[in-house]
Amino acid sequence: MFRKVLIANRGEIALRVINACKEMGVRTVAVYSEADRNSLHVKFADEAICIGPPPSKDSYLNVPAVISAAEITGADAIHPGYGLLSENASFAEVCRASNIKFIGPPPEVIQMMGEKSTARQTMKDAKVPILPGSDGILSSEQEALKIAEKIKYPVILKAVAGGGGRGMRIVRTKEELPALYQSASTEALNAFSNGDLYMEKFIERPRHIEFQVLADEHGNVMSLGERECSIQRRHQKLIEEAPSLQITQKQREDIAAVIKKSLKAIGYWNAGTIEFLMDEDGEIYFIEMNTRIQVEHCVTEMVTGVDLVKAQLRIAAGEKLSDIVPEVPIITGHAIECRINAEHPEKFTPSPGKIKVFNLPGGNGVRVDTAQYAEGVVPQYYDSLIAKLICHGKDREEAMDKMQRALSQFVVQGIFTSIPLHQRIFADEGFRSGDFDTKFMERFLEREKEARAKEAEKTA
Ligand code: MV4
Repeated sequence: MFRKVLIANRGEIALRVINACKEMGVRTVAVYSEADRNSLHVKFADEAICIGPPPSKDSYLNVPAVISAAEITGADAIHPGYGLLSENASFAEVCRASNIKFIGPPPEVIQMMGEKSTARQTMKDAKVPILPGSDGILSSEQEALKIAEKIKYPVILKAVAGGGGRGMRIVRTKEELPALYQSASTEALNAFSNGDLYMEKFIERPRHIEFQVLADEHGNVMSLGERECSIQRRHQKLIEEAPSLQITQKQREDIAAVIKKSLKAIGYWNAGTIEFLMDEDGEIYFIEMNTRIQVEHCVTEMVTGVDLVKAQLRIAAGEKLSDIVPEVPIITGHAIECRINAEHPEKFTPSPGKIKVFNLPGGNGVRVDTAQYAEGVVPQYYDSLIAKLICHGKDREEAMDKMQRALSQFVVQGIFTSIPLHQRIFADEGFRSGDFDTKFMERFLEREKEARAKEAEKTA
């Protein structure tokens, strides 16, 4: 096992990794920006090094600063968390060149999966189901028109370097394709310095379902089941759960088998997430792979009993999967996670500032992952996630009831949070039924708006 791990991240995930290290007897190094001087990840790490001014690009994304911090402190490995440098292939490459173990997959694999059309082809070759679409990058508008004609409209154009919705265009007729092709390509070029596009058949109301995988450095791969992540707004997930009630046991096993084959074929190792869309008929199709630990990994931990971050460390240290996790993972009960953001619960505007009151819920089956505390400050420079509230029950019903109780006891004063929004969602029949897709939040917020308008009319 490593002697000392540097955590190249901040907030709740930095603390999550520190906690795993502590429990394994591994020493920890925190890095922090000037805005995070008083953060808990700094306080709870064995050592801490300031790596620059508040903006991420000057600190957490500054590769030479992070590598220097590892070298000065004698860290033998770096955990990148999620976001920031976690899917940066050249950072993983620099770690390798500096003789520091990157806790994640090899740089070549990060690079390959970051190229979305290559990832699609790789999965197709391993018989993972994909949507009809282009074989690789589109060479021209003309080719795009030809493929769309064949697979039938609507289609979607996606940036090969994309993800998170940028550089995506839904195309419903051949007349509108040329203009959308150009604007998607220009947007992608500006955002990712790569204007290449690929095409897929468009699914109108998809569910977002993803599979958690672990793979060791000896060619062993296993699936830890799926998460349902359809409750999102503008590509930001709000609620995630495990397992998905929509996936049949046969689908779960079939997907696990093809995933195993594909990841073994490409030499994948460490933790990863394979994203799928489920169509109206319950069929699922690969869309992309994330080569990091994800925000929502906790719901999988709750239903499998596997500590995914400890598993990441042990895999990176060369251990075998069979020594880390049970041969066949057993899914017990149901877990749901609410992402608690520092933002206005109706306007969705960011709400940085000083926290005055911070009361955390607890009790059987309730987990809170946070690096925040009363009198702590939420800086304006980073994403708005301040805590994750995860509830585990014997079934979805119990997990939801627990979540409602826990949300009512989670008190934050001094800043706005999404807690009231979560309470509104958990009171909604449509959410409670479990029958929803990625358009749920849009419709939910529209319904609320109409209800408010009606109310205003009555009082006028
Ligand atoms: C799609 C799609 C429908 N059809 N692909 C959005 C982000 C990117 N990761 C993939 N995305 C989508 N790809 C096809 N062929 C709809 C979306 C999509 C979406 C996907 C997952 C979760 C939320 C979403 C919200 C809007 C659109």
